[in-house]
Amino acid sequence: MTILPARPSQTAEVQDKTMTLLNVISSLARASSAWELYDTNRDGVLSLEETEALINSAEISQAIELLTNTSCTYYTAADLDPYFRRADTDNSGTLTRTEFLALYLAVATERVKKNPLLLAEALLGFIDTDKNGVLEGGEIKVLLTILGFPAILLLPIPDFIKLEYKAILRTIGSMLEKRP
Ligand SMILES: [Ca+2]
Ligand SMILES: [Ca+2]
Repeated sequence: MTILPARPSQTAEVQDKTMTLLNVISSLARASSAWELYDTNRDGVLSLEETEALINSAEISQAIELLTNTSCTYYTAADLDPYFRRADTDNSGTLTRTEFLALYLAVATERVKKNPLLLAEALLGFIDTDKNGVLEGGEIKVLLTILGFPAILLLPIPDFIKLEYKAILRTIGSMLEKRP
């Protein structure tokens, strides 16, 4: 059975591979729809082996390429194991949909280490539905933590205040630049 990934030929003219909000949304949607196919024993969660198959699937590979603007490499179970453990927050040995999303974002983010702020900004823009550039501090921290930002950098962000997150991202960006 050969299933060719649905090449976005209809979007060829807008094949601007830069990270955009649209890319992030479309990547998350693809990841979500690919899920069912790769839960091969249909128990509603993903084992490490199923995660390996899903992460390396055409759907996700394409989404990660779109998301990170880098070409794809194969992730072995051994490559994925540390991500898997970190994402398996209830230590069940399997990943729920939400846990998989954390793994997926962590893997994708690993590939955009050079500019994780771009992804952070895209994701924060995703939940900033009225696009006023303002979010609660707690939401920002959760997202940045998922993206693997060091907690120490997030401490100065208060949970309870509405924040202009773009200014925070700029601040964190300059802190990251100063790190070796
Ligand atoms: Ca399963
Ligand atoms: Ca779990």
